[in-house]
Amino acid sequence: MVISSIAERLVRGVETVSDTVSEALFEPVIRLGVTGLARSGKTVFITSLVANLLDRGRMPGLVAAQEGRIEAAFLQPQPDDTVPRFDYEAHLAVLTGPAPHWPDSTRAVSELRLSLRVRPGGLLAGLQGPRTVHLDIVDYPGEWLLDLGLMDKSYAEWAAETLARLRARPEAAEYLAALSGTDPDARHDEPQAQALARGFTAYLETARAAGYSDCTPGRFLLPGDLAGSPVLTFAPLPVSGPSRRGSLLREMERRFEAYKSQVVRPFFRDHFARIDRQVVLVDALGAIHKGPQAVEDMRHAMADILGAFRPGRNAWLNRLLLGRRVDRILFAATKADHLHHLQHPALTAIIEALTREARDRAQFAGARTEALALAALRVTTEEMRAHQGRELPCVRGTLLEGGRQAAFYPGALPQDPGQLLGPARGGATAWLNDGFQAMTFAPAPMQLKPGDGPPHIRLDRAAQFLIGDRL
Ligand SMILES: Nc1nc2c(ncn2[C@@H]2O[C@H](COP(=O)(O)OP(=O)(O)OP(=O)(O)O)[C@@H](O)[C@H]2O)c(=O)[nH]1
Ligand SMILES: [Mg+2]
Repeated sequence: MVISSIAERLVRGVETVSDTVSEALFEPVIRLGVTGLARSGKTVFITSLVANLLDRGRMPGLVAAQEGRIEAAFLQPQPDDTVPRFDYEAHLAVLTGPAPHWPDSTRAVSELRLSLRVRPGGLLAGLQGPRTVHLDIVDYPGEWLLDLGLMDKSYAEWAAETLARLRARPEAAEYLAALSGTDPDARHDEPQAQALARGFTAYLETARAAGYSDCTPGRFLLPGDLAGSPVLTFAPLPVSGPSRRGSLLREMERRFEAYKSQVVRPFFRDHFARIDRQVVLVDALGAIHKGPQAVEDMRHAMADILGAFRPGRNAWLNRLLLGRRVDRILFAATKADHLHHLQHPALTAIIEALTREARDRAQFAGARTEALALAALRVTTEEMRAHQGRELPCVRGTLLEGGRQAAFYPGALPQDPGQLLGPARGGATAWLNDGFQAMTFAPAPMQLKPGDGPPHIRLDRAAQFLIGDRL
């Protein structure tokens, strides 16, 4: 443990030095992390951001583009040979092809390098030639950040905390029943270990569906290519003393440590620790539609996710970061094209309030933060429609189900976000008024003018906040 962290520190030290040298002498690299919970809009965001940085006709809010200082933008092989490449071309093709549709779910880390040749602005304008800035975009599931809390825990501590939580939840009854017939000191028996792990995973799935956000270990719910492997075949057992050799308990301890060192640690070391700028995508409209409990759960999950960006919170992470940190974090409510722009300020206020606690902490730690409502791919148009003597601000698009064109008014969002978050915090199970409808629109076939990227809402503002100062 000690040896590996010293070695890690040395490697990180060398990396940091070489990063700084190459940054000063050669070409600066910005590593942009894109995260969010499942279905929050990460893949669509990255695809549209890259397309709109390659063709900048719709990016007036990105100052360097507006000033015409970006001379060229091109995709390059990424620097990390072992990370899957973000499949930009395939995602763009499904979104903008002749029969457009939404991309499939992606459940792992991926990366893409976009390089920009930029002429300096301001005082340096006439003095320096163009330089190349590399933007490395890293897509990773927000759920993985939740595992940070495991790193400073032993198996016994983790198991005790987890079991205490399970005992208070009806969703865990089945797992706890299976546990009551289990002797942790008995000889390790693989079918029994697997049955326990399956039972525990089933509990995590039910708990997540019921709206709990503390469903860790995160990879149990998003196993990817680790499904069925021993690092995911453990479960919490009651621990009353040191484990015996060859016992079930000893094997569970071993696998828990393997999960930490072979799943959690590499993610934080190889991906998280190297990020400079971060965008956290939030499907706030989806949560509001599901009701107060989903909103409250999302608020908790955001606070947990953002805890990872607060240096000092976790001793293990501090050692890994070596003083490095993310210096800008953007919180973006996605899919804002579900709303007429008259309702966007209300959505922005909600995302601000939803992440306020977490933002205050990050601010405290010196990172700049901003919250905004955006649509990475705008698939609707706006119109006002008369309804019972009132003009309702609607959006029109192609419905995902049935493919029909329809105009749609989702319902009122309160001007004061407290009206949503208050009941959610107080444990309400339904909104007092008519609630908020959600509608899924399909991407529409589009014809892009040369030089224009796909249509969006405020993607340029997001880009300016995230990278504009470095261009
Ligand atoms: N109208 C609209 N819908 C969007 C937008 N972005 C995402 N969506 C919807 O949200 C869904 C999820 O988007 P993805 O980009 O695949 O989300 P993700 O975070 O990559 O999801 P996972 O890979 O499953 O974690 C899409 O299938 C769309 O239905 C947008 O800008 N506008
Ligand atoms: Mg995805």
